[in-house]
Order: sequence, then structure tokens, then C-alpha cells
Amino acid sequence: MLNTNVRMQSAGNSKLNALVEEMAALCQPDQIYWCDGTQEEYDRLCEDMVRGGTFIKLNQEKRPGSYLCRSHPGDVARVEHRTFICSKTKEDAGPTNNWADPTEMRQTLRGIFSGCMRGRTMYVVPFSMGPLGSDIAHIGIQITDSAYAVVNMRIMTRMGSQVLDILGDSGEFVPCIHSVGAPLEPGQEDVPWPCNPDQKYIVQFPDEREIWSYGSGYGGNALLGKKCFALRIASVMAREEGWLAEHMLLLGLESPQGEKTYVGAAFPSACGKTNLAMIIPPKGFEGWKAWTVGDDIAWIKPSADGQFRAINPEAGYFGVAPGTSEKTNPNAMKLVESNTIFTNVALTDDGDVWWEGMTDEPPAHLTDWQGNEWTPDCGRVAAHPNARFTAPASSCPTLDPAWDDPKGVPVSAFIFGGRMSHTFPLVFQSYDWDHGVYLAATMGSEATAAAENQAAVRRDPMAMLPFCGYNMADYWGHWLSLKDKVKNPPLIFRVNWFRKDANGKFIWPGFGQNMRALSWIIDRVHGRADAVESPFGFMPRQSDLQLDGLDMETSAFEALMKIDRLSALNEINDQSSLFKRFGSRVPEALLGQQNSVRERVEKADSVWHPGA
Ligand code: O2Y
Ligand code: MN
Repeated sequence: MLNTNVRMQSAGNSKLNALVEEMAALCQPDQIYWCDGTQEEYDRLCEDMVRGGTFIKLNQEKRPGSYLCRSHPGDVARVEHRTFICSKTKEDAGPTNNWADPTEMRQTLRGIFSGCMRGRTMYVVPFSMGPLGSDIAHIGIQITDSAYAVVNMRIMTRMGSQVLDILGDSGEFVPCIHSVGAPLEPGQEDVPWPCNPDQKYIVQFPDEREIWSYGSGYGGNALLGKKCFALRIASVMAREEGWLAEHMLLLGLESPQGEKTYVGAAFPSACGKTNLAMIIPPKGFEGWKAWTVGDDIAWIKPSADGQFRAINPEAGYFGVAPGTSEKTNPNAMKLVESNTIFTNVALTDDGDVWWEGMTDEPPAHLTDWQGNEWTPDCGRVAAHPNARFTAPASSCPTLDPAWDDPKGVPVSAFIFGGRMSHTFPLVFQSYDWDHGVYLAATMGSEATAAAENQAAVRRDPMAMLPFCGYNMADYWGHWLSLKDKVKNPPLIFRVNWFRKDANGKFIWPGFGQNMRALSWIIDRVHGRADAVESPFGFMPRQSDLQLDGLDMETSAFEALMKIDRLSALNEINDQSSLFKRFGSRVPEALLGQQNSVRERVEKADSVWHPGA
């Protein structure tokens, strides 16, 4: 007989009750626990994990309410090669997704989930992606045997009983089934980080809007509201319902006069989205305020008044710790001062945390992310490069007052950028919506460790390559169709903070100085900034950007903004190989845009720059 704490208000939703019963029968947990989302429950689960060796309670004077967790060394990141889109046909998933036949996959999953929660608790986690009750939000139910996933979900989503109230008797939800895949035999002692080292499956069923994840307890593999629901499944829902689910940060920029402009910005993973989402306007921008709505994902719907309104479906940040410092992101350092779960960072001797890049000088002694002694000369990193902090949005010092507004915030511009050491200028604007979709669709980013000048460009359309739940060419078509859904579609921009000079040094100082490109973007939105026509799009001259105090020589500005004909033609040819992968599914409009840019580049000077 199962030991349960079944709550009365859940009994109303028959689909949910049937799911819980079905999963209990399949996974055979020792008990079922319905999460209420209270602080008391969170504290209790964290303390249970401290007793079980999963969590280490940090020095409460230094990091109140915070814990350190060390994962299994083989379970440290999203597993893209084990991530599947099980649409009816392979073509519907497209050439950039791993497709598996849905019937066969269901059979496989039934096999491995059978008895997978023996000896464990099955937690039922009701959560809302987005403000409770918002028309833009959607509900999920995660069923999991990981207490680590539960407490992280409480930070990352609006989680608990109030979601069941909104769900009511017949409300819709996305089932998110998760198991670490490590059942316990009677009497078998648990390990601090249970997972399955041999079998991992991260499976999306787009037609049924369902997620099944097995074998991993880490990040995007286990917190199913994030990449699996809010991007892969939501992108499919968005296509069917006429909206956008994007890998975008949401930022509000307020002028000294109180004019607030919201932008959505998409960058591939590990390109500094959290830093940009928490930007501090630099010297020269006195009186400006930057407000954080979200750092990773945006859901954007056309509203009744004819504009795109966006929410951050998440309620916390799952940020990369290494590289985060007082220099790169002082707001994130404040964010993680308390009530934070740190995963795979190093532990200091006085019970605090440390990671590479946090300080110029490392501490003389640490315990590394695997629990081993660490000294600066030991030849190993102290924190795993993908070490994370999970922190609530409410701790963010720049949290936008409207971040929880059920109506969302109005979006005036979309910004797309990758890491490109050559070819692409600091900032430019598309000529129109279709051209903007082309710029976003052909976006690329360099693998960071690649040799100078030989960096391999990974095409990452809209920064959605690992996250689009259907054929990417159809997704481009969906983007193209959206311009007719609103009165004034947002302007579309490309940025590149990563261009290097002939000596391999970054030309643009980055971080807070990115505000200078953002301010030109805002002025373009409000029709206040000039630009010249370039082969790539509208571009600022030196005098169109606010560069006071940067001491940038005209020659450096030219190097930052120039378009080199040969390099541009190589780029366009490389983009063609992306389009070829999708065959006849590529929208004609994008092929037309590509011809136009090729013609503009061919006609331009061999080295073009916007001038002073
Ligand atoms: O490795 C993981 O599981 C996390 S991946 C991630 C986390 C937060 C925000 N973005 C990402 C990403 O890969 O884009
Ligand atoms: Mn991301």
C-alpha cells in the first residue's frame, strides 16, 4: 500500500489524478508526496538533503539560507546527444534535432521507468511558467524522484498548491515525468547524487505536449520547466497558437526622463546573457536605469492592443558561476548573497563558496567541486566550468517592478548576437522584419577554444538550435508570419561584442559598455538616432554612438564596424550550407534576403565602413 499525503484540492483534476496514479503504478515509489511550495517544505527538504549528504549547509553568516551541492562527476550539464524530439515524422523534427519514433520511444521509456523509483519518494510538483493566472503563462506538473529537482523548481518556477487552484477541475497542463534512474533495493544505502551513469534520455513528445527525462539530476535535464517545457514544448505550442517561445533575456532600459523601453535579446548558451540582463549603465549614462525581467527565456504573445507583450516564464536564475565577479556582474554577486543553491562550485575553509574568476587571487586552500583538497598550484580547476547558482528573482537588485505583471511587458526590439571574432560589426539594424528574421536565422557563434582565425562557426539560429521543438525551417516560417500579428513589429538588430583586432585582442570593452550599443538601439526604436545604409543593414557612424569617455581611436572604430567583402562573402556561402540542410522547407523570403545581401556586398567597396 502506498503511503501518500494526497491533498483534497488535487482530487478535482481528473487528468492529473490519473497521471499520478499511472506514474505511481509504473515507477513503484515507496511514497507519493504532493508539494505545497511553502517555505517550511523547502527548508525541510533542504535539511533532509543535508542529513543525507546531498547538500552542505554554507556558513550562515556569510551565505544565509544557502547550500552547496556536488553532482556526480558524470552528470554536470545538459546532454544534447541524449535529447530527443519524438514528433510523428523525422521531417517534423528537422535535421538539427535528434528524432526518435514516438511509439518506439514510449516503449523504451515504459521499460526503463518500470520500477525506477523503488525505495524513493515520488514528488508531485505543480508549477506555473509565468505569473499565476496570466494569459501568457502555462502550467506544468513535474513528477520526480529528486528532492534536488524539487527545491530547484521552487526557486525557478511559481510552484505549489496555488497552481492546483488555478488548474481547477479541467485546466490543461504539460506532464513532465522525471526520474534519476537509480532505484534502491531494500536496505540499500542512497548516494549523495543518484543518477544513471549508463542511460540518459531527455525526451520531448511535441504532439502530445509531454516530457520524459531519465537518468540525470542536473540542470536542464532535470528542471523540466526550463529548456524542455519553456523552449522545446512551448515553441511547438507557440507555433500552433501564434506566439513566440524564445531563448531570450528581457531587459527594460529607463532613461533619466523616465521613458522605459523593453528589449528581448537572444545569444547562444554561455555568451553572457545573465551579465547583459543585469547590466549597470556605465559612466556617461548617469540617470539611466536597467531593469531585469529575465535572463534566459521569454514568452511573447501578440496582445489585444496590437503589440508583442512578453513574460519571463521563470521565477529564478540558474546562472553559470565561473566568470561571475564584482567586475563582470556585480548584481549577480548581490543576487547570490543569500538563499542560493550552489552546484559544483568550490568550498572555502570558512564555509563559503568560490569559483574561477570570482576574485583575481584564488584562496590558498579550497575543497574542489568533487570534494578533493585544492590549492592554486594543483593543476585542476576548483569549480566545474558549468557550475551553477540557483537564486530567486526576488533577490535580484535590478528586478523590474513589472517582472511579475500578468500582462507582460511591451517589447520594442529584438537583439540577436553570437561570438564572432571576425566579419560582424558591433551593432546594426535590419532593413525590415523579413531581413531581421534572416539575420537571426543565420546567426552563428564560434566555439571558444578554437584557434585564432580558424574558429569553427556553429550556426545557432535565433540561439534556438538545441531548443527548437520542431523543424527549424518551419520555425523561420513562423517568425516570418508573425509580422502581421501586431501593428508595429519590434525592430530587429544584430550585435557582436566579440570582434577581435589583428593581434587577437577584443576591440570592444564589453560588459557595461554594451549600454552604448543598447542606447543607439533604443534611440532607433524612438526614431531619434541616425544611421547609414550598409551592405548588412542600417549602421551607426562613430558620431551616432555615445562613445564619450571610451577613448576609441577612429581606426579602432573602423576595425570594429568594417565589412570586409571577402569575409562577408565567405560568411554568406557558409550560411548557404545551413539552408541546404533544410532543402525545400527553407522559406523563399529568406533565400530572397540572402540574394539581396550578396548583391549589396558584391557592389560595396572591398572594405566598407560607416565613417565618422
Ligand atoms: O547545463 C545545464 O543543464 C544548464 S544549461 C542553461 C542553464 C541556464 C540558462 N541557459 C542554459 C543554456 O544551456 O542555454
Ligand atoms: Mn540558456
